[in-house]
Amino acid sequence: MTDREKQLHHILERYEKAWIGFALAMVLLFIAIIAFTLANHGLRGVVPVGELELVDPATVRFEGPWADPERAVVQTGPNQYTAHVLAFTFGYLPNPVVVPKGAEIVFKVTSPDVLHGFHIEGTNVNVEVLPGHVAIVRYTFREAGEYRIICNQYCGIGHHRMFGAVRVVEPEEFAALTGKAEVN
Ligand SMILES: [Cu+2]
Repeated sequence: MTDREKQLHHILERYEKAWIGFALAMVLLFIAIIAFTLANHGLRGVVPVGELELVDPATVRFEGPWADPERAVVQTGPNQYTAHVLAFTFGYLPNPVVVPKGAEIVFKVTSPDVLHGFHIEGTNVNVEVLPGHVAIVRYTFREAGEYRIICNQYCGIGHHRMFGAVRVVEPEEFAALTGKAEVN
């Protein structure tokens, strides 16, 4: 190696060290931002609940909270509702899932057949649905309207047309709707 080559090699190594330092600093910044998001929104949000909740995919359509799509959305607190959603080949039940605006919605999603995705378009709700397991995520809709549910996990020949809907209505409309359901 000539002196010139040695000198160039040294410069290269210095730049490389600077790049590694910069890349590490960026990664640490990302981790800090992720931690911030988790602390502020994640633990009671769209991060799937960690506890294992098992269900029998063979009977989930016939017994338990997923059996009757008419009664899939139940009030579980002063401003909290649990929506039991079934993701199956190739659709979602109930369809639409009707929930009130401004309330915390705990989605409990499961599958009677194969793996599906549960992605609510326009939101951060994006969870895998495994048969035998209950995927639990929380979301509060701030705007009324129709949200599309997209299956984003390949599940068979009908995957590309597997959609559902969440209809977010004003609390008064929701009360009127559920009131009517009670009478029927
Ligand atoms: Cu699919």
